[in-house]
Amino acid sequence: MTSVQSLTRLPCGNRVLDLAQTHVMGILNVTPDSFSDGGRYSQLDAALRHAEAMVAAGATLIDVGGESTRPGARAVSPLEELERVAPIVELINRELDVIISVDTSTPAVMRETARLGAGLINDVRSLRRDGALDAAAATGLPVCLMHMLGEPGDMQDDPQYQDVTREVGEFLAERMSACALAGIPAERVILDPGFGFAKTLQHNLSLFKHMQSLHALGRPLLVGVSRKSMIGHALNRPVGERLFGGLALAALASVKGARILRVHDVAETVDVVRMIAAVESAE
Ligand code: YH5
Repeated sequence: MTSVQSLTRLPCGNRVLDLAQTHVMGILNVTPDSFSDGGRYSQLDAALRHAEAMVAAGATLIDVGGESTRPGARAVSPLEELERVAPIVELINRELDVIISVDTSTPAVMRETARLGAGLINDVRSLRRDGALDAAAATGLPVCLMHMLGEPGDMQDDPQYQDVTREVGEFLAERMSACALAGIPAERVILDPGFGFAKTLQHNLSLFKHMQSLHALGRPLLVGVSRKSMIGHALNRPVGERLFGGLALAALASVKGARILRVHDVAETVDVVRMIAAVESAE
C-alpha cells in the first residue's frame, strides 16, 4: 500500500472505506413508528429487505437508527434502543456486504453493536453523553461527530450565530480534541456540519455555501440533507416532494468535497455521484 492509499483508507471494523471516492450512506430507520405493526420478525425482515435494496442501488454504508431526533419524540431507554437496533445490525452484518453505521448517542448501544459488526458510530450529539467518549474509544471504530446546539427537543427554539460556519468549525475542533484526549485519534474521525440541527434556513444555506472551509480541520465530511426542511423551506415543498432539491444539494456537496452523503433516496443519489465522478475522471 502506498502512503497515499493509507491516507484514504478508513478501517471500519471488518471493512474499509476508500475516502478517495464519494460514498452514499442509506438511511434505515428502525423506530417503531416507521413500521406498521406486523410483529418482530416481519419488521426485521422488512428492514433487511430495505437495506438490501439500498446496497443493490449502490450504498456502501447503511445508517441504522433506533432513536427519533424529531422535536417532541418520546425519549427511548438504552435497553429499548438496543433491542431495536442490535438484531438488525447482526442481521445486516451476516447477510450483506456493507459498512454498518449506528446512529446513536448511547454508550451501551455503541459497545454492543460494535461487537455485533457495526463499522462506524454516528452520534448527532458528538459523544457528549456521559460515558460516550469512553465507549466509542473502546470499540476502536471511527466516529462521526456532528454539530448541534442543545438537544433535539429544544434545538430549533431560537438558534443564534455570529458566523455559523466558523462556530460549527470551532465546535467540531473542540469535539476532535475531546476525542483525542479519550483515545480516539483524528484519523478515526469524520465530521458533519449538522444540517437542520439548531439552525434556521439562512444558517443552513450559509453553512452549505461555505462548507469547504471545514476541510481545514483535515477530516472527511459527511453531509445529511435528504428530505430535510431546508429543502422544504427553500422550495416550498412538503416532505414527499423534496427529491430534486435533495439531489441538487447532493451534487453540490459532492463538488464541495463531501465524502459521505447520508440519504433516503440511494439509487438517485448514486447516479448523481457516479455522473460527477465520470466527468471528474476525464482528461
Ligand atoms: C445528519 O444530518 N440527521 S436524523 C428531518 C427530516 C428529514 C430527515 C423531514 N441523523 C443526520 O435524517 N446523522 C439525522 O425532515 C444524522 N447527520 C448525521 N451524521 C434526521 C433526519 C431528518 C430529519
